[in-house]
Amino acid sequence: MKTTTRSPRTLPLRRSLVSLLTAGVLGLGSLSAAAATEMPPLPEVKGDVVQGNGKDYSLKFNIGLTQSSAQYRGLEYFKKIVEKRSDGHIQVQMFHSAQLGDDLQSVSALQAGTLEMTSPSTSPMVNMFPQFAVFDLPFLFPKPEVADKVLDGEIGQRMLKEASTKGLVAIGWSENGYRQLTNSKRPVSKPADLEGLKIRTMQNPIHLDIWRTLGANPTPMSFAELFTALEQHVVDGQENPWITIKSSKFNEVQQYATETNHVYTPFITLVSERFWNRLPADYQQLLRDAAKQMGDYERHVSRSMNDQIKQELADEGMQITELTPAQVKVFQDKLEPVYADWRDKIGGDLIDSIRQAASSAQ
Ligand code: KDG
Repeated sequence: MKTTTRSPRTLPLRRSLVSLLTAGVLGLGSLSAAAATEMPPLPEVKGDVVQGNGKDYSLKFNIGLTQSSAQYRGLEYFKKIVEKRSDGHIQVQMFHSAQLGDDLQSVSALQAGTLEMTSPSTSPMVNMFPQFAVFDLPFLFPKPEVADKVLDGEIGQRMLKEASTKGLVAIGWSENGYRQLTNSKRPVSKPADLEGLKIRTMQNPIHLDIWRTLGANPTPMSFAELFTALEQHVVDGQENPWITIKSSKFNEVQQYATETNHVYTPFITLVSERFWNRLPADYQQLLRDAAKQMGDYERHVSRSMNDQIKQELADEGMQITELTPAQVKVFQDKLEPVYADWRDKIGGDLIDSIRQAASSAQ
């Protein structure tokens, strides 16, 4: 086990002195630039202008993560593609930080036709689409390439078709990412360290099973309520990808983190069927193309920044525990019962086909 940290008292002071000096030269604006990790530049828009039917459309796209998330960066690219290739006939309004509701509220708004698009995590939607629960099984995706192979392959495309119902049209995948545990109480390097820790999970039965099986005391909660619950010690900990821990400032209320990579969570890109049916076919295809390009770019942003963000969190005083393969195995073995509990409900064939994809990608 390796612990990465710097004594919180010294580093920020020294760093701000350096930044102040350079800012003195470069002006205040660069202060935050010096501190924050740069997002990869938005790619050029590929593809010709689409004819459409000459009518104008306004599209509200709401997400749950903040403006400094990889998800929002992906959405900026989506807006650039759609507005350029529709020659401005489709205008995209972007909303972040659950401004128009959290994941489940956004999905309901799509079904009601009061919102046009959103990209929730699959985890809160397993009651609506039980097949999504496969993504919540621990340690199923050993590396991101396996997730890409599954999501961009037959399984992922079939799931998009299956999720195009109940007033929704599912048109693409993007990446929430590999989840890491954080808490405000103590370093965690083995399941026993979780004893009595109140851990917030997504509203998802497998995640509750995971943390209960590991010995913690899990409680489901909407992402929109999480920061306040951590700040007020309603819960002791939570788990999310490094980029979400940073972009949602969880490190300001969480001292300890453990690099568990215990679950890979995808985002699914959804359109309101009512809005979809008003679009001409070539604009529908434009949204599909843009969702694919948004997903690929967002994955690139999420992965290219992962290690950098983790180092920044350590630089800013977070005590990060990196587990050895043997320590990860202890968590994996302790979670085997979760597979036994959920295999039949999710479907053994689906799990085995993903495990096959994983082994052939090794
Ligand atoms: O809209 C934001 C949620 O999709 C996302 O962050 C879910 O990872 C998530 C969490 O922890 O709720």
